[in-house]
Amino acid sequence: MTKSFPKGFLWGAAASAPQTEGGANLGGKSPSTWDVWFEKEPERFFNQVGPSNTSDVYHRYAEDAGHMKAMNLNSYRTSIAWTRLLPDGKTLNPEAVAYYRDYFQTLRENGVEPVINLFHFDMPWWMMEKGGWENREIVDHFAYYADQAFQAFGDLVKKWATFNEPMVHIECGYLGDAHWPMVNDMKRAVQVGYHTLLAHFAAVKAFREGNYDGEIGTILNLSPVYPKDDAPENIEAKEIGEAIYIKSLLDPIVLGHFNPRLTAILKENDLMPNKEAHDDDYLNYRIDFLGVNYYQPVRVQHQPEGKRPIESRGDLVRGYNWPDKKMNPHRGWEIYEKGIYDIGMTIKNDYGNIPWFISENGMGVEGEEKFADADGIIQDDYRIEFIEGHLSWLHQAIEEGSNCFGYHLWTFVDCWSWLNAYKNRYGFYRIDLEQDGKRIPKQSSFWMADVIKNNALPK
Ligand code: BGP
Repeated sequence: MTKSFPKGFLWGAAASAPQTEGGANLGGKSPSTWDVWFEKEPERFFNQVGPSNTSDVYHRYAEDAGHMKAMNLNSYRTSIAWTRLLPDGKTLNPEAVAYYRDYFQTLRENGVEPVINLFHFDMPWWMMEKGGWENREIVDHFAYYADQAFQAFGDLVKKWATFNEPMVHIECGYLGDAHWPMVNDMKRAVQVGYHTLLAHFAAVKAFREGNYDGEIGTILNLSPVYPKDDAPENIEAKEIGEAIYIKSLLDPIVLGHFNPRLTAILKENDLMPNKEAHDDDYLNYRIDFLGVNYYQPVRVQHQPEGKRPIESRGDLVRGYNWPDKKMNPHRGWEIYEKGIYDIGMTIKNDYGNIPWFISENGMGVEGEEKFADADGIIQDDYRIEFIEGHLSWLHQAIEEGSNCFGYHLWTFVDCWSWLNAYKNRYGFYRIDLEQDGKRIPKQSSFWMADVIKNNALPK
């Protein structure tokens, strides 16, 4: 049976402004936290490559849009840099407006619909100096930024996202040290998560009140949680894991209420965030669609030794290393294709079957250059197999009624990735940093161009 996808399926790829754009000091942009952190501690970044130039999309977007057209992509997600659009948080930067307008227009002229996200981990430094996500003022600042973006680009952008993977700036910045400000404190992390949620709602509210044309959603990393086995204590660990990793953000955003189990855990451990009167009114502002980033599942088991009150998530659940797991040996992540089906069915059954799409899925490969053939084409059969396996399960979820409208690979052209810089390559196109950032198609780009043309997997 041919595995065909619904008519009008969104085929594309995803990236973000800070990971592709470069031009960190050009066009009136102010520094982001990443720009400043790199200046302070370049040794923390792989090969000491920082965010200042990344893939130079600031100058090369037209070239990239042409490659997208050649690959038949009909959509592409990237983000706006807050620091470029409003360098001081208040003043609209005309150079930024001109740049993004031409970028989005060029995508459209190449048959590529821009899906535009507002925040992809790139906190402005001026805001970080005032406490970043810990300072409630960010909610109004973010809503103002969102509204300025809707006004400036609303005629060109019909699909907006408020955030990419908000869980990541919470956990990497406030429960670990992979993002600035490298704080490890549950209470502060919860407050940061709460302000992030309010900022999301405030942006959706601005979108609704401005009566802008189009749709607004958000992008979450939703890894399905699997228990070690059916023992009751491990099933309970799975439920706690889901409350933390999935329902914490998904319940308020899609269902309009906080997850009761998570609230109980926060209360028991004196971790409730500071709220203001009428905050709950925000919960009335719902999204039109959901973006789901899926790379690998979370596997858990009961934690017999957790401290009370808890000091970290590890006091609640313990990770489980499934001995039979299939690995991506080039990145060290598990590959579990069926996870994408399980997410699809969870959205169908527990989240009102809201329209959703895979906003990121992909396979990172360290040292990928070694797979280049004599013509410099990376023979990435492993990536083709990865995409085909995931699309097959996604197709199954759609057959069973899950309301999925698209699939975006991370990423289009290999891009810079935070502390990992250019270590793990994910693109349909290779970037050759030795040859001035030259873009070279990989084998997977030819395979995918056919899938898109046929709107179906090969038989
Ligand atoms: C996702 C992020 C992306 C990107 C990707 C790859 O979670 O949304 O920004 O960085 O992960 O990550 P890495 O380069 O660490 O393998």
